[in-house]
Amino acid sequence: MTDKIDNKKIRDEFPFLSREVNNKPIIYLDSAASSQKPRQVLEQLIKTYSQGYSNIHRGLHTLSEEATNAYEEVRQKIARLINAGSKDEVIFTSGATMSLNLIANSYGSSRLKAGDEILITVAEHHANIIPWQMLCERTGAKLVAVPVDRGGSFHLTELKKRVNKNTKIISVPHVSNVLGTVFPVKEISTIAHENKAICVVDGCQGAIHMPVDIQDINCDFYVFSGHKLYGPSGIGVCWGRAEILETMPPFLGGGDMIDEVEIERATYSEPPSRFEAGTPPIAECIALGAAVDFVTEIGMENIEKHEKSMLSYGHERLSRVRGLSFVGTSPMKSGVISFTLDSAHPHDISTLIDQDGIAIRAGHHCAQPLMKFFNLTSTARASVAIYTEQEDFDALAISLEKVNRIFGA
Ligand code: 7TS
Repeated sequence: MTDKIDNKKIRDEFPFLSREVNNKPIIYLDSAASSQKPRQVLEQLIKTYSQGYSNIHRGLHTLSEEATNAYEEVRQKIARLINAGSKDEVIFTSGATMSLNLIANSYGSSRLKAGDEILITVAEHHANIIPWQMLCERTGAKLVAVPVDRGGSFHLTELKKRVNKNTKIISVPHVSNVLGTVFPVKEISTIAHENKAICVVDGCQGAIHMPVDIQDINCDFYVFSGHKLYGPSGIGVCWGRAEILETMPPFLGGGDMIDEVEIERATYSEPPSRFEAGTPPIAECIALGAAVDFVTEIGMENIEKHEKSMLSYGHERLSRVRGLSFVGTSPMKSGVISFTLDSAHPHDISTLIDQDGIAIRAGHHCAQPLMKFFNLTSTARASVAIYTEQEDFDALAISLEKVNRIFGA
């Protein structure tokens, strides 16, 4: 695979790479939890807060107009990034968690009734489980999970076995944050529609690693968080199909989402503002626009190629570490490498390799049902981003052998 990315040049754009942790140059393999930020995102934050900040959609003065225009421009950038038909289908939320809660509360509560079913998979982040559980408690609907195989691959036959006339929502990850499995979201959307259900895609670990074309996927909702896409925290996206958004009641009430208000009643504005009550994280949203520019300039295809080559190097390098087992070996894999070591608990691994300046995630990764499914309590997880280089995995492998020695393996 040819890597078209000048990794050295890109790494120069990330100020965090100049810092040390425990007197060692930082090796950051925890981007699946949250990515680091390039200079242009940081500069945009400072620029907005120092030169272009005001509340949006309400002032008639220059600063408010400038901030409003900059904010709305990001909606267009997001629409282009995921190939949405219209920018009005892009709702800004605080992140993927809020997006999924919005869908469950607004779409779910207004449509579902006792006896209906919601299909998810065993590989969900809790953000794609709990809002549906809460919806089931409110409505009497039932939550059903589709398994993956022992390698972490997802099979459409397992989904088809569980779809029936009661299925109203199928909500799946684009990419599992633990297994790295890429889910066949296009085929899942087709199955959902053949059964008169909608398809929600949790794109948290998808939109950051590969080009996303929601019209091609043909799902009904696609959600992700800005902070994993090199943008600030506190801002995320809920893309929804226009015909569905138009019929949905608001989830949160307050300023900016209304048409006319009387004491006893109100009428609501059209989407997307119907779903954006209150003052949003304005500067953060505008800086997310800078993050979208950053990934667009590099090209999502090039990011995907680079990360794939890092992932395959990482697998090869780590496979030579004694006692290491991969959790998640699907041939369709992106972003993360989860593993266990025979000699040490993932928490001990993470704490010890931190001494070498290496950051990975260890724990249940907010996916406890998946841990239980694999009979594990936790895994260690290394995840890649645009600034990852082969040397990161060399250092990780050497540090893991050190852990082996400390634990007498
Ligand atoms: N869905 C998936 C697949 C995720 O990986 C995450 C966060 C979320 C939803 C929630 O995103 P949030 O921004 O709203 O919190 N995943 C992780 C992770 O793997 N480690 O830390 C956070």
